[in-house]
Amino acid sequence: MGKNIVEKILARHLISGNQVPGEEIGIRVDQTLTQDATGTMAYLQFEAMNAPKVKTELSVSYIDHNTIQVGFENADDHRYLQSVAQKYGIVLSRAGNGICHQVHLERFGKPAKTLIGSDSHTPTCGALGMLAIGAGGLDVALAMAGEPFYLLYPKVVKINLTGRLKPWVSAKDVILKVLEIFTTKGNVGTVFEYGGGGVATLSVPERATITNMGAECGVTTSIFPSDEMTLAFLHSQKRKADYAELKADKDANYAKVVDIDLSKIEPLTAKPHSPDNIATVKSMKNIPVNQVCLGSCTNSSYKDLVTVAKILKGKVVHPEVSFILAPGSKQVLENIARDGYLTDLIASGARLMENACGFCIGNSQSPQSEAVSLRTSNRNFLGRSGTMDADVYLVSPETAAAALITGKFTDPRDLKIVYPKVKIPEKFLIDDAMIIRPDKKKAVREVYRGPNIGPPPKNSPLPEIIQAQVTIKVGDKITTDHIIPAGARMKYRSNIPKYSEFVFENVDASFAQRAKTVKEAGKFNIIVAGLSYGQGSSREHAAICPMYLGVRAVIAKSFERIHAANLINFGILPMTFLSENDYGKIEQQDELEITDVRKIIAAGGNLPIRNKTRGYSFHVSCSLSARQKEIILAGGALNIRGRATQDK
Ligand code: MIC
Ligand code: SF4
Repeated sequence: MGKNIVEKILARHLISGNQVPGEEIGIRVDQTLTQDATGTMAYLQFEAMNAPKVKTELSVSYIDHNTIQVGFENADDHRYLQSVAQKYGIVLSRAGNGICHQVHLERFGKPAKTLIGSDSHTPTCGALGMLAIGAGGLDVALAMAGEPFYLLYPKVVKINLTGRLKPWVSAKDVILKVLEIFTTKGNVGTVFEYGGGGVATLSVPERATITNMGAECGVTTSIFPSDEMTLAFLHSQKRKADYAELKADKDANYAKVVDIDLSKIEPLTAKPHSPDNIATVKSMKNIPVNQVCLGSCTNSSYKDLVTVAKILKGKVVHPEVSFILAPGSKQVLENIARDGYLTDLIASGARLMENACGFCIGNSQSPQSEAVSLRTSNRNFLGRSGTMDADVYLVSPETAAAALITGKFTDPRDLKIVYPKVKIPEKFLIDDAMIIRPDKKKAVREVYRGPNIGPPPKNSPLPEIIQAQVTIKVGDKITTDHIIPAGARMKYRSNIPKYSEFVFENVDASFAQRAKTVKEAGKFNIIVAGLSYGQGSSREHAAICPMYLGVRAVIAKSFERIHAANLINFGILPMTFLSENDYGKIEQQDELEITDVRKIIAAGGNLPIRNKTRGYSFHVSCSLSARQKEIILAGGALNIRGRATQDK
């Protein structure tokens, strides 16, 4: 029987396990990427593994998230990252070079290879026919040390694209359509493989917008074939030699096929406060807009920015709208500058930001109170922009441009102007001057550590009895932005005791203090949650910081993939209610008791939990592979790896 693309790549990289959906497999990792906000912890963990050098074909460390540098913390972290990269053979992309996913797509991604990155939008490189998966920093550190990456063998869903996009409709609208169909929950363990005649009409940066935001559906990754478009893109990047054709066999099998006719898609938006809250732009007509942000790793390619420049040419943005522009990479910025479009954008009133995550992660450009902010980024979770009462809508660059002109939500087709044609350069202006490659001849320098950097904390082995309190009960779709905010707090990523003070800050600001009190009383904390707990980012701080505060288990209706893996890596039990009715019975502050925990975890099977406050028992499941059981019993992956390396 024929194979799909995912099966082909996995077969070539399989190290352990069977190619059966739902079974745990280990795969060989060709490339890794990290960014600074998750990277400091990942490299501290890598250092703790005592590996002399990275063992991958390529590992790149990007500095793109924490580039605001208010206070010494960010700059110290940058120096740490630069020195650790030099010591262990890692390529460094300096602050100013661009957002990891955009730069990796341009300069490093390769068809048919595997990439594991400590950022949830790592699947962006799926646009090149690469199997690119987001993971927690510890899993990336293990991959750099030469360990396989473990995942559940995925179920592959084919998204069959037909037709061609109409003018004013673009790749962002395609992925918003996908989000409307699949939503942000219930897609764990799935890969979206794009195919069909419509694929050939989409360039690699357009495909990248689609694979990037597949992360919002919670899939393991998304992937496109590697074809003539891929070759043209690699050629434009002077990387023709990296091309490899990769196509699904004609008789390939899929768990499901979903058809999308590109010609039927309309301009769409994701309304507050979830990327799957989809509506047509037309239905939002005339809502006044205060801010428009163009950029992020989703929509900041040459084509995206030039389209907006052409729409705005000769006009000044509406007086009520603040226009934030953050190019995705230095390459994009240099090319729009060379071709004159930067001048047009500035003349129209663009406020030019650094080529970095910036507004997207909420560490700058927070909108005004009760603002309506239109953004081309990928997440509009409550409070992520830094303004709790702002309404953030996700839109295409075309819809963003229309609002810049009219000052209100406008279907770009109603501008009644000719849709601008953008000529993509056959060869981009390429300058890798901001990329530092490890110099083999240079003596290994000492690693720099500023006062903001502390060692990664470890958990204790799993006890036999857990006496705990439900320190917080939350609802469905709790994101990692709810669990541990980024934005202004992100500068403490390397300082766990400090960062932990902000766990659940935007949900219940007294959580951290309550959890500390419970911990000091010698008990554990338990989090109770609804469906799809841990959506969004890969930040393992959403596990490390709760662990630091004494959280030993999360009982939820369901978990998202990366977060569940992070909980296990740090020795926190991800437990699922056997009966969802039990979620309704349990209350915050209830005292729970779980006995024979080690025994039951080791043997497998459901765990009984006694609710001592209300006098009843209920069952949870905690399905773990043999590898995960070992990690949980040891109190986290660092305990095992640490032991293994000391034994050598
Ligand atoms: C995000 O978009 O939420 C981030 C910031 O890029 C995160 C990583 C992080 O929290 O550092 C992600 O997507 O994984
Ligand atoms: Fe950066 Fe935003 Fe992309 Fe995350 S989603 S990597 S914060 S640009």
